[in-house]
Amino acid sequence: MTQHSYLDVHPEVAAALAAHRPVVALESTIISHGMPYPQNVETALRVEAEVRAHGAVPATIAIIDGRLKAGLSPEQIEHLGRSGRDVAKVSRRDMPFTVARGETGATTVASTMIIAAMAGIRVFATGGIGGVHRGAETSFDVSADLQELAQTPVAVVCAGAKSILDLGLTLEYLETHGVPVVGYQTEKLPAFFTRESPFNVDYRLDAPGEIAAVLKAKWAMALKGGMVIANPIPPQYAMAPAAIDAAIEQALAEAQTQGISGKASTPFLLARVCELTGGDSLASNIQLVLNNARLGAAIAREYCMLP
Ligand code: PSU
Ligand code: MN
Repeated sequence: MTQHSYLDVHPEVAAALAAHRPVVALESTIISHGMPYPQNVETALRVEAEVRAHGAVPATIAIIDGRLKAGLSPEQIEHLGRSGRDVAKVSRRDMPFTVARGETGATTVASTMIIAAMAGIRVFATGGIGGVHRGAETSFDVSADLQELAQTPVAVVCAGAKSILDLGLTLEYLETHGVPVVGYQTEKLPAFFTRESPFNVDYRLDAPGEIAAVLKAKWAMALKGGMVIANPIPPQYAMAPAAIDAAIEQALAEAQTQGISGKASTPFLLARVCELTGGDSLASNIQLVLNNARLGAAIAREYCMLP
């Protein structure tokens, strides 16, 4: 048995990879735990369509009945979205259990990167990554996404990270582990719902081709790990910092009183922020994911064109 004995690459994805055509990986925790039904399913299908419209093949990743899947059917996406938080959130730690038990699980950024790398996919688009949580100096809550970025060769296009996290500590952690944070057409680290945070990115790059060239150089030198490509939310969909900050502060306070910790923390905070800001944050969330799908497709296309 090899690692590939556990992996099913969707025929369309396999054909694209064999022909060196662009493929963009997409995660499934954003579907089950990141947005409410039915907007989660609608968004997942729209994101796939957006990747296609920009010249790449989408590969939504999950574990279905114990099989690692690179590329899902619309029915499988519907099932994950409808099940919501009833479906397990699977990160690196959880993968062998989900597989050995033949269960279904939604993959986080970390586990999506692992499965994408197994399939030979180099570019992955999502909403936001996990990071160092506020108060991590006592809770030790640091997302496994950051360690994955340090070791698995996949570029993650995101809108930065939500300020449910400590953005400064997240950047320090990534620096320690040699993970570059690239700002697409910006010097500032975007904070998901807003285009800017008080922090600078490591490198600003303005064209998808420049990003592809840096990825190529990194991996050609056998430097392990991935890269964060931080793509600010389009200005017309950005939220007022005061509104979003108030919702985040309240969600954090509630998590504290209710004693929410560990892998339940991020889904709890995401759902509360969504509820507290009503439809506004969801509409912004959907638009930033579509925006990342477009940039992911453009980077994947450029990467395939490199010699
Ligand atoms: N941040 C978001 N939306 C998300 C997530 C994070 O803005 O959907 C999800 C991603 O799947 C990410 C995971 O990989 O939460 C991180 O969870 P944890 O902090 O438990 O590692
Ligand atoms: Mn955590």
